[in-house]
Amino acid sequence: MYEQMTLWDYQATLSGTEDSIPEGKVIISMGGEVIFYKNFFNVNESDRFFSELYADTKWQQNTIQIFGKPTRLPRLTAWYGDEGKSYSYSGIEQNPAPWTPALSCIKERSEKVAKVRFNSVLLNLYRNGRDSVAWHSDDEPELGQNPIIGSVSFGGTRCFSFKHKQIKERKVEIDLPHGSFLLMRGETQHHWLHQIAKTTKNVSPRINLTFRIIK
Ligand SMILES: O=C(O)CCC(=O)C(=O)O
Ligand SMILES: [Mn+2]
Repeated sequence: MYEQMTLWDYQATLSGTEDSIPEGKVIISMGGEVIFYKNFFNVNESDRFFSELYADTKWQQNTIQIFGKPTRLPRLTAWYGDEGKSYSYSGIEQNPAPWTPALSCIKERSEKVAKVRFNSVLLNLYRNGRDSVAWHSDDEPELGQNPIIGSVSFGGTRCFSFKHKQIKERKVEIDLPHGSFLLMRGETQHHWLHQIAKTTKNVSPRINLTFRIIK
């Protein structure tokens, strides 16, 4: 039987590693900044976070209107954050559930590197290779002028693609493995779109958390 950890347990789990911020790799430096941190959480931490988030998150499958037709999103999502920080995307109004110990812990680690305080997180569960997120930018007005997005991945590796909005030849792809962290900031959301494409590869379920600052 899996027992939920308290925040204190998490801090104990993470002690010894939390001061050593890993070296990031710059993936995009023109028209924004994207930095990738491979082993941001070690395998034990990542396994534990994956199991708990998979089991305990209030997952839901939202329906959006595409050309007037109700269409179910090809992934499960959940929204957590500070009280009152509601957020809407694709016509869906999200009211956040309160932070859990696991989410607070992942948030704190992400904040050390991003050097900001996040007040909300959107979780995505990609159940298999048919789940995806279509080309978009995280440019909703409530995220402000140059959003800082901290994106943590647990579970099966999926390919994250960028394409430049004006310069068609400019494309960047990166695999996001278990325990990795991707930081997007500056003008990234103005100039670049991103997606997780569907894949015919046999991939394990993947959980992604995008930490955000709602103004
Ligand atoms: O799953 C991912 O890595 C990206 C998710 C994403 O782009 C989003 O939720 O806005
Ligand atoms: Mn996004």
